[in-house]
Amino acid sequence: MTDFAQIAPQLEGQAIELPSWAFGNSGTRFKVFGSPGTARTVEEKVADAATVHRFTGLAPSVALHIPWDLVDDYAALRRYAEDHGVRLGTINSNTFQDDDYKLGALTHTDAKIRQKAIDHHFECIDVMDATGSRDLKIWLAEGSNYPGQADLRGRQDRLHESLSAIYDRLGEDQRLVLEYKFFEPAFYHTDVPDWGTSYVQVAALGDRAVVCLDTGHHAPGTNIEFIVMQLLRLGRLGSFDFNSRFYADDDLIVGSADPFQLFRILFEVIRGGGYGPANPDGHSDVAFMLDQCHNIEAKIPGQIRSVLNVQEMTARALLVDRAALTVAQEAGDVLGANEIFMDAFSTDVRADLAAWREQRGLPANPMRAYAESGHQQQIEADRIGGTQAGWN
Ligand code: RM4
Ligand code: MN
Repeated sequence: MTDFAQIAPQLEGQAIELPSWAFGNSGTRFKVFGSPGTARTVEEKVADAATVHRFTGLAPSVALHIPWDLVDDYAALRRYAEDHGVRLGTINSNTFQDDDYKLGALTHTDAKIRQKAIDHHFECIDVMDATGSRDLKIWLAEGSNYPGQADLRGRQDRLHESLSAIYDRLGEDQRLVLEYKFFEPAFYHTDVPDWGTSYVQVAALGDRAVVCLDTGHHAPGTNIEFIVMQLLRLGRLGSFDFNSRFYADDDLIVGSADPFQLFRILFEVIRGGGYGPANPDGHSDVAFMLDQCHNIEAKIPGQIRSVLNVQEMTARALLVDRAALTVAQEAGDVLGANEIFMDAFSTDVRADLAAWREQRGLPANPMRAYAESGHQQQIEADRIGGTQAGWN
């Protein structure tokens, strides 16, 4: 059995990007609950992300969503983030809240609407140039509701053309990351429903186009770790949007619904060479990100809990004795191999991680440290007035 001291160095430099939208108010189609202290501006969202990083050492960057996080001066926002100890990360485009896109954006039959959607991505690339971001993440709400409504094949072809125009605009160090989701808001067909379609589309673009795997975007029962393995094998796993779910795209705290699934996913990331400390420029090849909403729980502690869950399951996945596992697998020792795997999953690493944090000047228990810090009371007192940020 591998022990914690052996794997501890591999925890160094782990980075999990936070979504700016996790710090705004969110909700369901039924109600968005406001909560005191919620960020009112992009700057306050960035400051909240920096707070999560200060308490955990795990979240050095924050992803932006355009136009939710529109500001006049992205270079200034970049400096603001750096002054707070974090970086601006992935830029997420948004083609799902404009009336023109009711029947599609990058796939629309009307060339003017397609061009408008492409231009939006060009603007996102301008933002990336100013923020120093590497990744342009595209999730498309496109599809149809009724059989016969749309020409499925024509839409795939138009999607390819639109994505090519966007890809060609990227700088040499930038990547296009295409996210898939099997349904919602379209209920009959979705244009990028699965990893295979995303893979086919990005493979047709070039090496700097990769797939984003959002853990909430599959049918129940899907073996997600198999997809992780395959995308890594193909060299096209670009990033994760981590969250967890009981039913559909629930966007709950990662690792809360099914910690064992998170463990299995992280094991395949490690096995496939997708886990590693950040490169000198602060980026990992497979970017770990959260894509979550905190509808009823407090947002900063919700994000602290999330990054800790990812770290804890990473540590347990690193504990798998892979040499012994290979021996058992090759010997056909079904139960022996399974036991090696389960031994790692069943190992409680919380005390070791607490000590590991203390050695690095971080609080042993970041959740408790945040609760006792008075920070929450402070932001609740300070952030009075204005409109709380949220989905808009
Ligand atoms: C989508 C998708 C995207 C996220 C938006 C807010 O379902 O997961 O990644 O940016 O929601
Ligand atoms: Mn997502």
